[in-house]
Amino acid sequence: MADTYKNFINGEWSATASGGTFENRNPADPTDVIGVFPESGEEEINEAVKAARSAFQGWSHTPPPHRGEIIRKVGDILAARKDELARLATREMGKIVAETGGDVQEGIDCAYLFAGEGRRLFGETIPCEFANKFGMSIRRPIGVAGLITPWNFPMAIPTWKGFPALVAGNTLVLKAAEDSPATAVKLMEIFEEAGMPPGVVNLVHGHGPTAGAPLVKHPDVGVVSFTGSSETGRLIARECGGMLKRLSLEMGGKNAQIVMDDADLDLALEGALWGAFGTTGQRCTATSRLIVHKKIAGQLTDMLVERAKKLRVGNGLDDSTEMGPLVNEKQLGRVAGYCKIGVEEGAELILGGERGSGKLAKGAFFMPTVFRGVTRNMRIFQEEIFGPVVSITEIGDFDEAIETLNDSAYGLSSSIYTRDVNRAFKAVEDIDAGITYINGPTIGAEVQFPFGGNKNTGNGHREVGTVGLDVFTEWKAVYVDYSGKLQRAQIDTFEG
Ligand code: UN1
Repeated sequence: MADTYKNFINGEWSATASGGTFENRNPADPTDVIGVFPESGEEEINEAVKAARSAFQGWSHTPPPHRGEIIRKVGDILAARKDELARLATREMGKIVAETGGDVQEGIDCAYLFAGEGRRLFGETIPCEFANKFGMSIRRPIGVAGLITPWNFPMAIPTWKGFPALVAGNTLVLKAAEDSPATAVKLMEIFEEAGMPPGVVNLVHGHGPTAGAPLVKHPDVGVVSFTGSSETGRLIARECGGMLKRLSLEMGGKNAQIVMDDADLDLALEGALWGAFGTTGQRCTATSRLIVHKKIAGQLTDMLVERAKKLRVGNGLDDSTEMGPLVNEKQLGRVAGYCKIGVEEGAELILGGERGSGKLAKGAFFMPTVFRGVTRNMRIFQEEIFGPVVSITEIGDFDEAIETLNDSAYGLSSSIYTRDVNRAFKAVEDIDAGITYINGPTIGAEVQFPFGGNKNTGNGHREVGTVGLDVFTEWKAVYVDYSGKLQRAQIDTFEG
Protein backbone atom coordinates (compact mmCIF):
# COMPACT_ATOMS: atom_id res chain seq x y z
CA MET A 1 0.00 0.00 0.00
CA ALA A 2 1.32 3.39 -0.95
CA ASP A 3 1.69 5.96 1.83
CA THR A 4 -0.62 8.97 1.79
CA TYR A 5 1.18 12.29 2.16
CA LYS A 6 -0.23 15.71 2.96
CA ASN A 7 0.44 19.40 2.60
CA PHE A 8 2.08 21.20 5.53
CA ILE A 9 0.27 24.45 6.23
CA ASN A 10 0.47 26.51 9.41
CA GLY A 11 2.19 23.69 11.27
CA GLU A 12 -0.50 21.15 10.37
CA TRP A 13 -0.71 18.31 7.90
CA SER A 14 -3.75 18.65 5.67
CA ALA A 15 -5.31 17.13 2.56
CA THR A 16 -6.92 19.24 -0.15
CA ALA A 17 -10.56 20.30 0.10
CA SER A 18 -11.35 18.55 -3.19
CA GLY A 19 -9.54 15.37 -2.15
CA GLY A 20 -7.68 15.20 -5.47
CA THR A 21 -4.38 13.33 -5.45
CA PHE A 22 -1.44 12.34 -7.65
CA GLU A 23 0.94 9.41 -7.41
CA ASN A 24 4.69 9.35 -7.28
CA ARG A 25 6.40 6.27 -8.73
CA ASN A 26 9.94 4.96 -8.68
CA PRO A 27 11.51 5.54 -12.12
CA ALA A 28 13.65 2.40 -11.73
CA ASP A 29 10.57 0.31 -11.05
CA PRO A 30 7.24 1.91 -11.98
CA THR A 31 5.32 -0.73 -10.00
CA ASP A 32 6.77 0.81 -6.83
CA VAL A 33 4.44 3.64 -5.76
CA ILE A 34 6.21 5.81 -3.20
CA GLY A 35 3.13 7.71 -2.22
CA VAL A 36 -0.08 9.50 -3.01
CA PHE A 37 0.07 13.29 -2.69
CA PRO A 38 -2.56 16.05 -2.58
CA GLU A 39 -3.18 17.62 -5.99
CA SER A 40 -3.36 21.18 -4.70
CA GLY A 41 -4.50 24.36 -6.35
CA GLU A 42 -5.23 27.98 -5.64
CA GLU A 43 -7.21 27.29 -2.46
CA GLU A 44 -4.31 25.51 -0.74
CA ILE A 45 -1.82 28.08 -1.99
CA ASN A 46 -3.98 30.87 -0.55
CA GLU A 47 -4.13 29.11 2.82
CA ALA A 48 -0.40 28.53 2.87
CA VAL A 49 0.42 32.12 1.92
CA LYS A 50 -1.99 33.35 4.59
CA ALA A 51 -0.25 31.21 7.19
CA ALA A 52 3.17 32.41 6.05
CA ARG A 53 1.98 36.01 6.07
CA SER A 54 0.73 35.81 9.67
CA ALA A 55 3.86 33.99 10.85
CA PHE A 56 6.05 36.71 9.30
CA GLN A 57 5.44 39.18 12.12
CA GLY A 58 6.81 36.87 14.80
CA TRP A 59 9.57 35.30 12.73
CA SER A 60 10.97 38.54 11.34
CA HIS A 61 11.25 39.86 14.91
CA THR A 62 12.97 36.71 16.18
CA PRO A 63 16.66 37.59 16.65
CA PRO A 64 18.63 36.28 13.68
CA PRO A 65 20.97 34.17 15.86
CA HIS A 66 17.89 32.31 17.14
CA ARG A 67 16.65 31.81 13.61
CA GLY A 68 20.09 30.47 12.74
CA GLU A 69 19.97 28.11 15.72
CA ILE A 70 16.81 26.40 14.39
CA ILE A 71 18.46 26.04 10.98
CA ARG A 72 21.50 24.49 12.65
CA LYS A 73 19.22 21.94 14.32
CA VAL A 74 17.68 21.15 10.94
CA GLY A 75 21.24 20.50 9.72
CA ASP A 76 21.94 18.19 12.67
CA ILE A 77 18.79 16.16 12.00
CA LEU A 78 19.56 15.96 8.27
CA ALA A 79 23.02 14.65 9.19
CA ALA A 80 21.64 12.03 11.57
CA ARG A 81 19.11 10.81 8.99
CA LYS A 82 21.26 11.24 5.89
CA ASP A 83 21.19 7.63 4.70
CA GLU A 84 17.44 7.15 5.15
CA LEU A 85 16.71 10.44 3.35
CA ALA A 86 19.09 9.57 0.54
CA ARG A 87 17.36 6.23 -0.02
CA LEU A 88 13.94 7.85 -0.17
CA ALA A 89 15.20 10.46 -2.65
CA THR A 90 16.74 7.72 -4.82
CA ARG A 91 13.47 5.82 -4.77
CA GLU A 92 11.56 8.83 -5.98
CA MET A 93 13.90 10.39 -8.53
CA GLY A 94 16.35 7.65 -9.43
CA LYS A 95 19.93 8.88 -9.00
CA ILE A 96 22.32 6.57 -7.15
CA VAL A 97 22.43 6.59 -3.35
CA ALA A 98 25.98 8.01 -3.25
CA GLU A 99 24.60 11.02 -5.12
CA THR A 100 21.38 11.45 -3.15
CA GLY A 101 23.66 11.24 -0.08
CA GLY A 102 25.60 14.13 -1.63
CA ASP A 103 22.32 15.94 -2.22
CA VAL A 104 21.41 15.64 1.47
CA GLN A 105 24.98 16.64 2.36
CA GLU A 106 24.54 19.80 0.31
CA GLY A 107 21.48 20.54 2.48
CA ILE A 108 23.55 19.97 5.63
CA ASP A 109 26.30 22.26 4.30
CA CYS A 110 23.70 24.94 3.56
CA ALA A 111 22.25 24.58 7.04
CA TYR A 112 25.59 25.24 8.72
CA LEU A 113 26.52 28.03 6.31
CA PHE A 114 23.26 29.92 6.85
CA ALA A 115 22.98 29.08 10.56
CA GLY A 116 26.24 31.02 10.95
CA GLU A 117 24.79 33.83 8.86
CA GLY A 118 22.34 34.37 11.74
CA ARG A 119 25.29 35.83 13.66
CA ARG A 120 26.47 37.94 10.72
CA LEU A 121 23.88 39.24 8.22
CA PHE A 122 26.45 41.95 7.70
CA GLY A 123 25.64 45.39 6.43
CA GLU A 124 28.02 48.31 6.10
CA THR A 125 28.80 51.40 8.12
CA ILE A 126 29.59 54.31 5.83
CA PRO A 127 30.78 57.82 6.72
CA CYS A 128 28.26 60.64 6.25
CA GLU A 129 29.06 64.04 4.81
CA PHE A 130 28.31 65.85 8.09
CA ALA A 131 29.65 65.78 11.61
CA ASN A 132 27.37 64.17 14.17
CA LYS A 133 25.64 61.99 11.62
CA PHE A 134 25.99 58.22 11.37
CA GLY A 135 25.16 56.01 8.38
CA MET A 136 24.73 52.30 7.85
CA SER A 137 23.09 49.79 5.57
CA ILE A 138 21.12 46.87 6.98
CA ARG A 139 19.30 43.90 5.49
CA ARG A 140 15.55 43.60 5.99
CA PRO A 141 13.42 40.58 5.13
CA ILE A 142 10.98 40.87 2.25
CA GLY A 143 8.00 38.89 3.60
CA VAL A 144 6.70 35.64 2.15
CA ALA A 145 9.02 33.81 -0.22
CA GLY A 146 7.54 31.45 -2.82
CA LEU A 147 9.95 28.65 -3.69
CA ILE A 148 9.47 26.39 -6.71
CA THR A 149 12.02 23.59 -6.86
CA PRO A 150 12.99 20.78 -9.25
CA TRP A 151 13.30 17.04 -8.69
CA ASN A 152 16.98 16.61 -9.60
CA PHE A 153 18.24 17.93 -6.23
CA PRO A 154 15.20 17.25 -4.06
CA MET A 155 16.95 18.17 -0.79
CA ALA A 156 19.75 20.53 -1.80
CA ILE A 157 17.68 23.03 -3.76
CA PRO A 158 14.79 23.50 -1.28
CA THR A 159 17.39 24.01 1.46
CA TRP A 160 19.64 26.34 -0.49
CA LYS A 161 16.67 28.54 -1.25
CA GLY A 162 14.93 28.00 2.09
CA PHE A 163 17.73 28.57 4.62
CA PRO A 164 18.89 31.99 3.34
CA ALA A 165 15.24 33.08 3.07
CA LEU A 166 14.57 31.98 6.64
CA VAL A 167 17.71 33.26 8.34
CA ALA A 168 17.00 36.66 6.79
CA GLY A 169 13.58 36.65 8.47
CA ASN A 170 11.25 35.66 5.63
CA THR A 171 8.62 32.96 5.88
CA LEU A 172 8.05 30.60 2.99
CA VAL A 173 5.77 28.46 0.89
CA LEU A 174 7.47 25.64 -0.99
CA LYS A 175 5.93 24.06 -4.09
CA ALA A 176 8.17 21.05 -4.49
CA ALA A 177 8.53 19.12 -7.73
CA GLU A 178 5.79 16.57 -8.35
CA ASP A 179 8.49 13.96 -9.08
CA SER A 180 10.16 14.28 -5.66
CA PRO A 181 7.49 15.36 -3.16
CA ALA A 182 8.29 12.81 -0.43
CA THR A 183 11.74 14.29 0.20
CA ALA A 184 10.09 17.68 0.68
CA VAL A 185 7.69 16.15 3.23
CA LYS A 186 10.68 14.82 5.20
CA LEU A 187 12.24 18.27 5.16
CA MET A 188 9.04 19.74 6.67
CA GLU A 189 8.98 17.04 9.37
CA ILE A 190 12.55 17.96 10.20
CA PHE A 191 11.70 21.68 10.42
CA GLU A 192 8.90 20.75 12.82
CA GLU A 193 11.21 18.60 14.93
CA ALA A 194 13.81 21.38 15.04
CA GLY A 195 11.23 23.73 16.57
CA MET A 196 10.25 25.94 13.65
CA PRO A 197 7.16 27.94 14.69
CA PRO A 198 3.92 27.12 12.80
CA GLY A 199 3.41 28.94 9.51
CA VAL A 200 7.07 29.86 8.99
CA VAL A 201 7.59 27.02 6.53
CA ASN A 202 4.73 25.61 4.44
CA LEU A 203 4.64 22.93 1.77
CA VAL A 204 2.02 22.64 -0.95
CA HIS A 205 2.13 19.70 -3.36
CA GLY A 206 0.95 19.88 -6.90
CA HIS A 207 1.79 20.71 -10.49
CA GLY A 208 3.19 23.89 -11.99
CA PRO A 209 0.15 25.29 -13.82
CA THR A 210 -2.28 24.55 -10.97
CA ALA A 211 -0.19 25.06 -7.81
CA GLY A 212 2.97 26.88 -8.96
CA ALA A 213 1.15 29.58 -10.93
CA PRO A 214 -1.13 30.80 -8.09
CA LEU A 215 1.91 30.93 -5.80
CA VAL A 216 3.79 33.13 -8.28
CA LYS A 217 0.76 35.38 -8.79
CA HIS A 218 -0.23 35.77 -5.16
CA PRO A 219 0.03 39.44 -4.19
CA ASP A 220 1.29 38.57 -0.70
CA VAL A 221 4.27 36.65 -2.04
CA GLY A 222 7.05 39.21 -2.16
CA VAL A 223 9.81 37.16 -3.75
CA VAL A 224 9.83 34.08 -5.96
CA SER A 225 12.79 31.78 -6.41
CA PHE A 226 12.55 29.18 -9.16
CA THR A 227 14.85 26.47 -10.48
CA GLY A 228 13.71 24.59 -13.56
CA SER A 229 13.29 24.87 -17.30
CA SER A 230 13.83 28.07 -19.27
CA GLU A 231 10.35 27.63 -20.71
CA THR A 232 8.67 27.79 -17.29
CA GLY A 233 11.13 30.44 -16.12
CA ARG A 234 10.03 32.76 -18.91
CA LEU A 235 6.36 32.36 -17.95
CA ILE A 236 7.18 33.12 -14.32
CA ALA A 237 9.29 36.12 -15.34
CA ARG A 238 6.36 37.57 -17.29
CA GLU A 239 4.08 37.28 -14.27
CA CYS A 240 6.59 38.68 -11.82
CA GLY A 241 7.61 41.44 -14.22
CA GLY A 242 4.00 42.58 -14.51
CA MET A 243 3.69 42.67 -10.73
CA LEU A 244 7.16 44.21 -10.19
CA LYS A 245 7.91 41.26 -7.94
CA ARG A 246 11.43 40.16 -7.12
CA LEU A 247 12.35 36.94 -8.90
CA SER A 248 15.39 34.73 -8.96
CA LEU A 249 15.59 32.25 -11.84
CA GLU A 250 17.97 29.35 -12.20
CA MET A 251 17.39 27.62 -15.50
CA GLY A 252 19.03 25.71 -18.28
CA GLY A 253 22.62 24.99 -19.05
CA LYS A 254 24.62 23.64 -21.97
CA ASN A 255 27.85 23.22 -20.10
CA ALA A 256 31.09 22.40 -21.83
CA GLN A 257 34.39 20.88 -20.83
CA ILE A 258 37.37 21.94 -22.94
CA VAL A 259 40.24 19.49 -23.19
CA MET A 260 43.44 21.02 -24.59
CA ASP A 261 46.25 19.00 -26.16
CA ASP A 262 48.48 19.48 -23.10
CA ALA A 263 45.85 18.14 -20.65
CA ASP A 264 46.26 15.16 -18.37
CA LEU A 265 43.97 12.92 -20.42
CA ASP A 266 43.27 10.41 -17.68
CA LEU A 267 42.12 13.22 -15.44
CA ALA A 268 40.07 14.83 -18.22
CA LEU A 269 38.43 11.46 -18.86
CA GLU A 270 37.40 11.05 -15.21
CA GLY A 271 36.00 14.57 -15.25
CA ALA A 272 34.04 13.98 -18.44
CA LEU A 273 32.55 10.71 -17.21
CA TRP A 274 31.47 12.23 -13.90
CA GLY A 275 30.24 15.47 -15.47
CA ALA A 276 28.29 13.84 -18.30
CA PHE A 277 26.86 10.73 -16.69
CA GLY A 278 26.65 11.63 -12.98
CA THR A 279 22.98 12.10 -11.97
CA THR A 280 22.27 10.48 -15.38
CA GLY A 281 23.14 13.83 -16.94
CA GLN A 282 20.22 15.48 -15.15
CA ARG A 283 22.05 18.34 -13.50
CA CYS A 284 21.76 21.87 -14.75
CA THR A 285 25.56 21.82 -14.47
CA ALA A 286 25.99 18.53 -16.40
CA THR A 287 28.69 18.31 -19.07
CA SER A 288 26.81 18.01 -22.32
CA ARG A 289 29.54 19.27 -24.64
CA LEU A 290 33.15 18.14 -24.83
CA ILE A 291 35.29 20.59 -26.79
CA VAL A 292 38.45 18.71 -27.56
CA HIS A 293 41.72 19.64 -29.25
CA LYS A 294 41.99 17.74 -32.53
CA LYS A 295 45.44 16.33 -31.65
CA ILE A 296 44.02 14.27 -28.79
CA ALA A 297 40.37 14.01 -29.86
CA GLY A 298 40.63 10.49 -31.29
CA GLN A 299 42.41 9.15 -28.25
CA LEU A 300 40.11 10.79 -25.71
CA THR A 301 36.99 9.71 -27.62
CA ASP A 302 38.17 6.07 -27.60
CA MET A 303 38.95 6.28 -23.89
CA LEU A 304 35.54 7.81 -23.16
CA VAL A 305 33.54 5.27 -25.14
CA GLU A 306 35.50 2.42 -23.60
CA ARG A 307 34.65 3.55 -20.07
CA ALA A 308 31.12 4.83 -20.74
CA LYS A 309 29.99 1.53 -22.21
CA LYS A 310 31.09 -0.23 -19.03
CA LEU A 311 29.12 2.04 -16.70
CA ARG A 312 26.80 -0.10 -14.61
CA VAL A 313 23.29 1.19 -15.27
CA GLY A 314 20.60 0.08 -12.85
CA ASN A 315 18.51 0.79 -9.80
CA GLY A 316 20.16 3.58 -7.81
CA LEU A 317 19.41 1.74 -4.56
CA ASP A 318 21.80 -1.02 -5.55
CA ASP A 319 25.28 -0.13 -4.28
CA SER A 320 27.04 -1.40 -7.39
CA THR A 321 25.04 0.85 -9.74
CA GLU A 322 26.97 3.74 -11.30
CA MET A 323 24.12 5.38 -13.22
CA GLY A 324 20.42 5.31 -12.37
CA PRO A 325 17.36 5.86 -14.58
CA LEU A 326 16.00 9.13 -15.92
CA VAL A 327 13.32 10.66 -13.74
CA ASN A 328 10.34 9.50 -15.80
CA GLU A 329 9.16 8.24 -19.19
CA LYS A 330 8.40 11.74 -20.43
CA GLN A 331 12.00 12.77 -19.87
CA LEU A 332 13.16 9.57 -21.55
CA GLY A 333 11.07 10.43 -24.60
CA ARG A 334 12.70 13.85 -24.73
CA VAL A 335 16.24 12.45 -24.48
CA ALA A 336 15.52 9.78 -27.11
CA GLY A 337 14.04 12.50 -29.32
CA TYR A 338 17.25 14.52 -29.13
CA CYS A 339 19.30 11.45 -30.06
CA LYS A 340 17.17 11.05 -33.16
CA ILE A 341 17.62 14.73 -33.99
CA GLY A 342 21.42 14.37 -33.56
CA VAL A 343 21.54 11.52 -36.08
CA GLU A 344 19.31 13.41 -38.53
CA GLU A 345 21.56 16.45 -38.24
CA GLY A 346 24.52 14.34 -39.27
CA ALA A 347 26.31 13.85 -35.96
CA GLU A 348 27.88 10.42 -35.50
CA LEU A 349 26.26 8.37 -32.74
CA ILE A 350 29.10 6.21 -31.39
CA LEU A 351 27.56 4.92 -28.18
CA GLY A 352 24.09 4.42 -26.71
CA GLY A 353 21.22 6.48 -28.02
CA GLU A 354 18.68 3.98 -26.78
CA ARG A 355 16.76 2.95 -23.69
CA GLY A 356 17.95 0.10 -21.51
CA SER A 357 16.90 -3.40 -22.52
CA GLY A 358 16.53 -6.77 -20.74
CA LYS A 359 15.94 -6.23 -17.05
CA LEU A 360 16.27 -2.47 -17.56
CA ALA A 361 13.33 -2.37 -19.96
CA LYS A 362 10.68 -1.75 -17.34
CA GLY A 363 12.31 1.38 -15.85
CA ALA A 364 13.11 4.78 -17.38
CA PHE A 365 16.67 3.70 -18.17
CA PHE A 366 18.64 5.33 -20.97
CA MET A 367 22.10 4.16 -21.94
CA PRO A 368 25.21 6.40 -21.80
CA THR A 369 25.34 8.16 -25.14
CA VAL A 370 28.22 9.75 -27.05
CA PHE A 371 28.03 11.74 -30.29
CA ARG A 372 31.05 12.86 -32.24
CA GLY A 373 31.44 15.17 -35.20
CA VAL A 374 29.04 17.60 -33.57
CA THR A 375 29.09 21.08 -35.07
CA ARG A 376 28.01 24.37 -33.58
CA ASN A 377 24.89 24.75 -35.69
CA MET A 378 23.40 21.45 -34.52
CA ARG A 379 20.54 21.41 -32.05
CA ILE A 380 22.30 18.79 -29.92
CA PHE A 381 25.15 21.30 -29.56
CA GLN A 382 22.83 24.18 -28.66
CA GLU A 383 19.87 22.80 -26.70
CA GLU A 384 19.70 21.40 -23.20
CA ILE A 385 18.97 17.65 -23.28
CA PHE A 386 19.04 16.77 -19.55
CA GLY A 387 20.12 13.19 -19.99
CA PRO A 388 23.27 11.03 -20.30
CA VAL A 389 24.21 12.41 -23.70
CA VAL A 390 27.54 14.06 -24.48
CA SER A 391 28.57 15.67 -27.76
CA ILE A 392 32.17 15.90 -28.93
CA THR A 393 33.31 18.86 -31.00
CA GLU A 394 36.90 19.18 -32.21
CA ILE A 395 38.81 22.47 -32.19
CA GLY A 396 42.26 23.50 -33.42
CA ASP A 397 43.49 25.98 -30.80
CA PHE A 398 42.71 27.75 -27.53
CA ASP A 399 40.90 30.72 -29.06
CA GLU A 400 38.65 28.45 -31.05
CA ALA A 401 37.95 26.42 -27.91
CA ILE A 402 36.77 29.47 -25.98
CA GLU A 403 34.74 30.77 -28.91
CA THR A 404 33.09 27.37 -29.32
CA LEU A 405 32.30 27.11 -25.62
CA ASN A 406 30.78 30.59 -25.60
CA ASP A 407 28.63 29.81 -28.63
CA SER A 408 25.63 29.04 -26.46
CA ALA A 409 22.49 30.76 -25.29
CA TYR A 410 23.32 29.51 -21.80
CA GLY A 411 26.15 30.32 -19.39
CA LEU A 412 26.05 28.23 -16.23
CA SER A 413 29.07 25.98 -15.73
CA SER A 414 32.27 25.43 -17.72
CA SER A 415 35.58 23.67 -17.45
CA ILE A 416 39.00 23.51 -19.04
CA TYR A 417 41.62 20.82 -18.73
CA THR A 418 45.10 22.16 -19.46
CA ARG A 419 48.49 22.18 -17.77
CA ASP A 420 49.20 25.70 -19.02
CA VAL A 421 48.56 28.16 -16.20
CA ASN A 422 48.47 31.13 -18.59
CA ARG A 423 45.70 29.54 -20.64
CA ALA A 424 43.84 28.56 -17.49
CA PHE A 425 43.67 32.15 -16.27
CA LYS A 426 42.82 33.41 -19.74
CA ALA A 427 39.92 30.94 -19.79
CA VAL A 428 38.69 32.27 -16.44
CA GLU A 429 38.58 35.74 -17.98
CA ASP A 430 37.08 34.85 -21.34
CA ILE A 431 34.51 32.14 -20.62
CA ASP A 432 31.03 33.66 -20.36
CA ALA A 433 29.59 31.53 -17.56
CA GLY A 434 28.77 31.80 -13.87
CA ILE A 435 31.11 28.95 -12.92
CA THR A 436 34.50 27.91 -14.37
CA TYR A 437 36.50 24.91 -13.21
CA ILE A 438 40.18 24.44 -14.03
CA ASN A 439 41.08 20.76 -14.26
CA GLY A 440 37.77 19.71 -12.72
CA PRO A 441 34.39 18.68 -14.18
CA THR A 442 31.49 21.09 -14.70
CA ILE A 443 29.54 19.64 -11.75
CA GLY A 444 30.14 19.84 -8.02
CA ALA A 445 29.62 23.45 -6.96
CA GLU A 446 30.12 24.07 -3.22
CA VAL A 447 27.55 26.03 -1.23
CA GLN A 448 29.90 28.72 0.07
CA PHE A 449 30.36 30.02 -3.49
CA PRO A 450 27.82 31.94 -5.56
CA PHE A 451 25.84 29.59 -7.80
CA GLY A 452 24.15 30.68 -11.00
CA GLY A 453 24.68 31.56 -14.60
CA ASN A 454 24.88 34.18 -17.29
CA LYS A 455 22.81 34.71 -20.42
CA ASN A 456 19.62 32.59 -20.62
CA THR A 457 20.59 30.52 -17.58
CA GLY A 458 19.33 33.12 -15.15
CA ASN A 459 18.13 36.65 -14.61
CA GLY A 460 21.10 38.15 -12.86
CA HIS A 461 20.91 36.58 -9.42
CA ARG A 462 23.11 34.10 -7.60
CA GLU A 463 22.15 31.50 -5.02
CA VAL A 464 24.01 30.43 -1.87
CA GLY A 465 27.45 31.80 -1.00
CA THR A 466 27.53 35.12 0.81
CA VAL A 467 25.53 36.79 -1.95
CA GLY A 468 22.71 34.21 -1.72
CA LEU A 469 21.09 36.44 0.91
CA ASP A 470 20.62 39.25 -1.59
CA VAL A 471 17.65 37.56 -3.26
CA PHE A 472 15.80 37.37 0.04
CA THR A 473 16.59 40.78 1.55
CA GLU A 474 15.92 44.41 0.89
CA TRP A 475 18.78 46.76 1.70
CA LYS A 476 17.85 49.65 3.91
CA ALA A 477 20.02 52.76 4.25
CA VAL A 478 19.82 54.21 7.76
CA TYR A 479 20.91 57.78 8.68
CA VAL A 480 21.13 58.86 12.30
CA ASP A 481 21.59 62.59 12.76
CA TYR A 482 22.61 63.42 16.31
CA SER A 483 23.60 67.05 15.64
CA GLY A 484 20.28 68.43 16.82
CA LYS A 485 20.03 70.64 13.75
CA LEU A 486 18.92 70.35 10.12
CA GLN A 487 21.89 69.27 8.01
CA ARG A 488 21.03 69.41 4.30
CA ALA A 489 22.82 66.82 2.19
CA GLN A 490 24.33 68.11 -1.06
CA ILE A 491 23.49 71.70 0.00
CA ASP A 492 25.25 72.49 3.26
CA THR A 493 28.43 71.19 1.73
CA PHE A 494 32.00 71.28 2.95
CA GLU A 495 33.64 74.54 2.06
CA GLY A 496 37.29 73.69 2.69
C1 UN1 B 1 21.36 21.62 -10.33
O1 UN1 B 1 21.58 20.76 -11.14
O2 UN1 B 1 20.30 22.30 -10.41
O3 UN1 B 1 27.15 21.87 -8.91
C2 UN1 B 1 22.23 21.94 -9.17
C3 UN1 B 1 26.45 20.86 -8.86
C4 UN1 B 1 25.52 20.66 -7.69
C5 UN1 B 1 24.28 21.47 -7.86
C6 UN1 B 1 23.54 21.22 -9.15
N1 UN1 B 1 26.19 21.05 -6.49
O4 UN1 B 1 26.50 20.01 -9.74
